[in-house]
Amino acid sequence: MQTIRTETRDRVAVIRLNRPDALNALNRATAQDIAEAAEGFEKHPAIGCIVVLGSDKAFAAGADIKEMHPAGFREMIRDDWFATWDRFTAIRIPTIAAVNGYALGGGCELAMMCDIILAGDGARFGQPEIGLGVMPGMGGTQRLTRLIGKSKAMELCLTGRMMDAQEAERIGLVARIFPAERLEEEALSMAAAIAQRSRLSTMILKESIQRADEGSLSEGLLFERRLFQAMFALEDQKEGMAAYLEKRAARFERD
Ligand code: DAK
Repeated sequence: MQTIRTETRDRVAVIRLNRPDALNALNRATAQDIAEAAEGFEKHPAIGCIVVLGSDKAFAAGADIKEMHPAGFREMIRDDWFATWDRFTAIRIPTIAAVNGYALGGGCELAMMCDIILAGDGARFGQPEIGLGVMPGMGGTQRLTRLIGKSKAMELCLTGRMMDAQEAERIGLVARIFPAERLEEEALSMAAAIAQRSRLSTMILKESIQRADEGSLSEGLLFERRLFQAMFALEDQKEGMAAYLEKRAARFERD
């Protein structure tokens, strides 16, 4: 697995994103690797909690724009792009995202797929997809809205602006903030405390809290993914992503 590094520390498993040259952008291989690793840890009866980590600079700067840019609606719908993430969200043992640096687009969405988000004090969160001529497609419009409410989710997604860790904690996206340099040890220590509990009880408790949160989330997520895939039929997606890759401002059609 080249896109991630994994390790175990006693009863805690760590999945560390490992694409430093791309600020841990989430390509399809990364989704496969994370799903496979998490499923492996879940099967292991000694593992009671999973911590997902990025680097100091970026938890993950989004889905991989270079990989996505040439895709069209045909490939998106045929291969059901990013449906693999459903395997990660189906993991029954608790998961913690420990976010330092950027958690943007798919990176913010990956953090929201975890049960608890912890942040370093310099973390930045956002859903900037609208600037690329698309929209969040890995849960952003659904999970973010449930977590922080409609108006705030609209404001963040429609403007695409980044927010700092303090704002993210205030609005309920982030559970706790730690000094950046202590984030990893604090996350591992919280994970170790959770993993000390009855594994079965934590799995049942997690399922119960998810039930409170997820009424018809699966319908919302499928709807969102189909819309995201459909956006690859638009010229705006090509222009938005090309502009990013060519480091220039996007010129969208005005219709
Ligand atoms: N994808 C690919 N490469 C990326 C990337 C990304 N998301 N983000 C950064 N990189 C690459 C940069 O291109 C650069 O590579 P080189 O040019 O050196 O080859 C390298 O990482 C370092 O980035 P920068 O030079 O830009 O670093 P800076 O510190 O100057 O800026 C930044 C950091 C995070 C502000 C900037 O990199 C940035 O704006 N990145 C893009 C953030 C973004 O727009 N993220 C949203 C991506 S779209 C789907 C559902 C959902 C999605 C996809 C599919 N389906 C249902 C199919 C999700 C979509 C997204 O997440």
